[in-house]
This record gives sequence, structure tokens and C-alpha cells, in this order.
Amino acid sequence: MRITLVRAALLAAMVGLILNALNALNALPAAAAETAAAAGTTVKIDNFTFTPQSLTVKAGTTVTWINEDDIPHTVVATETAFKSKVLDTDDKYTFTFTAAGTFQYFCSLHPHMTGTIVVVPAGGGGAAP
Ligand SMILES: [Cu+2]
Repeated sequence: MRITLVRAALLAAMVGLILNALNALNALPAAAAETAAAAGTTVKIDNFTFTPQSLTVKAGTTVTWINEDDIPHTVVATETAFKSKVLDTDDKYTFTFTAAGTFQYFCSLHPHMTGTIVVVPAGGGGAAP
């Protein structure tokens, strides 16, 4: 009887360890899903290209650039609205667009890399009178 109890305790401990391991594994897909859900506000930098090259968001949106290239890039607005530091691989830069408008930007290290953020008014109402 005593041995059975010890075995039960060991078994319970092992199950606990396995559950912890499963939770750790589950954390990764959850993070990936979160990234996918935020895809509408994310610009990937890869292979000397901003993707999507033109992104439309509502005013108040925070846009995230992620450098997935294996060389450094920057994100610099043509009209100086925003400017990132040099982004190494996997570095991110975020900027919150508070005003509507069209924002052209480029990579200051490779000026042929260009992109556009189009910010539309946050309110879903009709045009101003
Ligand atoms: Cu670049």
C-alpha cells in the first residue's frame, strides 16, 4: 500500500512535468498566432524589400517594422515624420501614426528600398462637410 502511494506520487509528479513541457511548447504557436493577428500593422523587411510595400492603417495605429533580412536596414520617412535607428536582424521599430496622410519612407542604407504607409482617419464617419 505504501509503495503504491509512493508510485502514485511519482506518477503525479511526472504528469506535472509533462504538462509543464506541453505548456512550454504551446507558448510558441500562441506567439506565432499573435504575430499573424497583427499582420495588418506589420511591415516585414526581407531581401531588400518592405512587405507590404504599401500599408493602409487607421489613425492611431502603431505600425511595426521587423527586419527579417540578414543585413541591417533602417526605416526613414521622406518627410521626417519618423526615423528608426539601424535595425539588425530581428530588430523591430514601431511608430504610431496619429494623423491621417500618406507617409513615404525608405531605407537610408539602401535608398532604393521604399515603402508607403497610408493613414486614413480613425472615425468611420462620412467625409467632412
Ligand atoms: Cu536597407
